[in-house]
Amino acid sequence: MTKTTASTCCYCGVGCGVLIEHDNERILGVSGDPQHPANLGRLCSKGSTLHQTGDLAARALFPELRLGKGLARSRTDWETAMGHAAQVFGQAIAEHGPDSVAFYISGQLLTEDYYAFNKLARALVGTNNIDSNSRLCMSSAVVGYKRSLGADAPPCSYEDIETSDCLLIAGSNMAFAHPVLFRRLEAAKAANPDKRIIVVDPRRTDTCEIADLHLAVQPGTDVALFHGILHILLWEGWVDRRFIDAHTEGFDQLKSLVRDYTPALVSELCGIRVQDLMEAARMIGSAPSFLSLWCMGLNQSSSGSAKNSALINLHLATGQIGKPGSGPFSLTGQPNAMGGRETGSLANLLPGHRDAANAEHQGEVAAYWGVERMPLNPGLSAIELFEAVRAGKIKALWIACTNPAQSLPNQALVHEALAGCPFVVVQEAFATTETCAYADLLLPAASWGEKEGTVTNSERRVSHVRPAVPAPGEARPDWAIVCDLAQRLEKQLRPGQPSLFAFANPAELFDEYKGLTAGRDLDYSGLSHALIDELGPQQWPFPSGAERGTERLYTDGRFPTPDGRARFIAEQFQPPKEKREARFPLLLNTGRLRDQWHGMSRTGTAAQLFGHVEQALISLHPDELRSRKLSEGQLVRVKSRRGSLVLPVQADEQVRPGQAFMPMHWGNRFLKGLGINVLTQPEFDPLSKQPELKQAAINLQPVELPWELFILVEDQVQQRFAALRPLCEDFEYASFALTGRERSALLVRVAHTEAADAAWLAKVDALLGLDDGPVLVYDDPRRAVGKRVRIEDGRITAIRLTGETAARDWLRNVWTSGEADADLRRWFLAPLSSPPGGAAVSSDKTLCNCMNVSQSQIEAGIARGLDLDGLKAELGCGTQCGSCVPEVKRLIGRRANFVEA
Ligand SMILES: Nc1nc2c(c(=O)[nH]1)N[C@H]1C(S)=C(S)[C@@H](COP(=O)(O)OP(=O)(O)OC[C@H]3O[C@@H](n4cnc5c(=O)[nH]c(N)nc54)[C@H](O)[C@@H]3O)O[C@H]1N2
Ligand SMILES: Nc1nc2c(c(=O)[nH]1)N[C@H]1C(S)=C(S)[C@@H](COP(=O)(O)OP(=O)(O)OC[C@H]3O[C@@H](n4cnc5c(=O)[nH]c(N)nc54)[C@H](O)[C@@H]3O)O[C@H]1N2
Ligand code: SF4
Ligand SMILES: [Mo]
Repeated sequence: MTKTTASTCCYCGVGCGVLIEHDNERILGVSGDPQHPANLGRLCSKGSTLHQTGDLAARALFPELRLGKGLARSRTDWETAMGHAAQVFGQAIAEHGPDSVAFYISGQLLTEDYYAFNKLARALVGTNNIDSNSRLCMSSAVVGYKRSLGADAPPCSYEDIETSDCLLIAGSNMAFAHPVLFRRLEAAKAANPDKRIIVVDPRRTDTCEIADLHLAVQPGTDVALFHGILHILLWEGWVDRRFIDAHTEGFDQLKSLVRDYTPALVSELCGIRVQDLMEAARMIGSAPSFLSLWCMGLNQSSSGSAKNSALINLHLATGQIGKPGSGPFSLTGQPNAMGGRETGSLANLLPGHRDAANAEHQGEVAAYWGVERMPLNPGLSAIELFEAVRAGKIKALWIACTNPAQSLPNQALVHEALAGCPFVVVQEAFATTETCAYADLLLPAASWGEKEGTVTNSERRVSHVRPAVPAPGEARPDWAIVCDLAQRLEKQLRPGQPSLFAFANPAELFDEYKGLTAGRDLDYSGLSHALIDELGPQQWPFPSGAERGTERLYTDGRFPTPDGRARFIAEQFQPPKEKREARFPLLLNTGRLRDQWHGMSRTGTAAQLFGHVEQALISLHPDELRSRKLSEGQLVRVKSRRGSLVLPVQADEQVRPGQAFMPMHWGNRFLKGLGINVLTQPEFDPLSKQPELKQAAINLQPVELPWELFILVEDQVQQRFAALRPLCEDFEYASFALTGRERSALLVRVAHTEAADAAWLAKVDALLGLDDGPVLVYDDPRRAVGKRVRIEDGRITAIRLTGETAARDWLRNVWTSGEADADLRRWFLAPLSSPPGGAAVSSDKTLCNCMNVSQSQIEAGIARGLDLDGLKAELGCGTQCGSCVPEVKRLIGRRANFVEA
């Protein structure tokens, strides 16, 4: 019997409702929930493949404990695991004080998990050392909202995206990162072509496909751009004096500041044409309603707070806030980044949008919890925390639902810190992450589809996340793990007193927590799990007694500041910390791909999600490749001041000369090295402490690695990956991926200065089943060419090429086709590895995941003259989730330009 459970997607901050199809044991399928107001039934390529992720072989299933550094972890039971954790934490607190321990948590936890962690750290342990990965994500937006508007509250609704006359999308690639919202925007633009859309991004992303104007600003120059726009708005009289006078403070100071940001200067600083700048200002100044959407291109910056406030200035100056289709609308990254902010899960915050350093707020929270006081020492923010860990100041570190050994900048330091920390606990759903390698205690966590609680999406909408199936193995929900630890620590820290953590379920946590929102800007004391079930997901504020949520904030022009007025913030433009210079002539930008999620712990288990982009590449403008005499696919060593990485280059016209782009997803697992963040810098914004992950100065050099290895193997891919990965540690380049649809396989590519020795190859062959049975073997030791192929029932099941690997893509096609034919046998006997006919077959990219349509099929269709509708009708691409539509449009546009020229 299949059943359906309504829940939410566990990926991005759009917060789509999903219907989970299951049989009480396993999740069988997902579809979009037509009742959920965020997505009205739509899902993107990630949401719609959720049921394919989470291979049990990759999951953490049992607690594992390491009894001493250098020893292997071994399985233990929960009682021993938690007893040990409480003992070590208790001892550290007793010997070195509460600030010798720290908690590093995540925007992917549920509100109830967050609340439990926060109460544990502040009320029981007595430390503010609790920070989350939101420090890398939303903390600049938090500062921007708080200081400009008085509270950390995005004032808009998704409907505003549909109704707005003019949208400014700045530093957001929503076509990839918030796809369902982008679908809503595409539909609205199609219905109203007069809707104006400006995209501000150094790269020409797929989001630009919908733009009337793309401002390819120089990296990090957004503050200059926003001041420059305001300069023109003032000059043209396109500001709302009445609104400014009635509802704001500080305009005169800003006015005198932006006087210097003349079109000529701004055009030079930002690297854009004066006429484009004027056009942007005209679109904004003349629009009946004006909405801005932004994300990491603004937040992840050493002037992230300034960028946020400079953008909000534009809304205040034009009075474009608090009315339909208007307002500054920060897109939140993680599914519950908002919940983290609400529950105060950054070192400097307290629950209910309170501040850790505010004595009144401290008193309120302490009184609510019935404890004497809140901790007084400032807590460590993420970057500072890992520096403190490295310096030996943190004796016990608890990490939950985040993978700092992949996602923090300056990975060399992070790995050193984790290796040296006396006690590291990792509470994780997947045992495969880079951080798990450092866990002295690994605690298996329940994950999507298995746990209950609430999340708040970008539009302040609180949804009930419901479990469909039991967690695998002995995994437990996060809130329960935290309360277990807390109850054990209470015996040491508050002996004899009633427990602060006697929660039987997430609903009880929610009910206690919501009291801390009462009377605050986000007041949702009127909500409960049961009420959300009855009314559907609701937008806060939802005070006690309310009948429905709040669509839009500040409709009366009153702001949550002491005098009710919003604040203009006047700050000068500051360039990014690292500049291009002779030694490091390129500026590296990093960000998201369409089908991968962060460190790939979940998406990396679904072969289909590698179809769009299979391996880590560094993208440069074709002119940069030409001037460096590099060819597409060539291996290069990329270096920054902090570290280096070897990977292939690719030509990409979306990237401007002088810049480079790398996806953020590859850490140490799918690519040898410490991952992309070995290159990025820890410099941060002085107010938000958010690091500048979008700009690092780098150089690159080709590397000569003549010996190559290629492996494709089906079956037990997780187990084989786990066994092969450490064997590849000593090569200069090694990359791993999954491939396939009905059948999936592990792909391995290696390159090195010299050949691997025979003993190593024998080990690998044994692992791949290439040492015995129906295996074709060709070895030419003199020329170091080796080929082994396992053929079962007429199908290839494993391949290993050594020496050179020119036939690899051809062989993959043979594998995909499922038939090992005569060509294969002929190729096998030839002394070279080149494919039959000698022509290099290139691998194709799957643009449309839902309908399995490749880029070459689409290009062929375009060459035959098909437009988007024609392609949809003939090939089916873009007819399901729609995530590939922007890219298909770009290919059509490229063809059009080509024909014109
Ligand atoms: N597919 C997918 N979707 C995701 C995620 C994922 O991992 N995968 N993660 C989620 C999370 S946590 C987040 S935070 C969001 C992030 O969502 P986005 O912020 O939209 O994604 P990014 O690709 O990190 O960065 C956005 C853009 O900022 C641009 N940029 C770089 N520097 C600058 C600059 O100086 N100025 C401007 N204006 N732009 C700049 C980059 O070129 C990039 O196109 O995505 C969420 N959604
Ligand atoms: N260079 C560069 N670096 C970046 C960024 C960038 O743009 N460029 N973006 C930054 C941003 S915006 C973000 S948000 C971070 C994200 O960085 P991370 O937080 O490290 O990203 P994830 O890989 O999503 O880590 C979440 C972990 O939680 C685990 N997990 C999943 N569900 C559960 C659960 O229910 N319970 C528990 N306990 N664990 C679970 C997952 O397996 C995963 O390992 O990366 C940051 N790093
Ligand atoms: S847009 Fe995609 S990733 Fe984001 S919540 Fe919706 S389905 Fe999930
Ligand atoms: Mo994020």
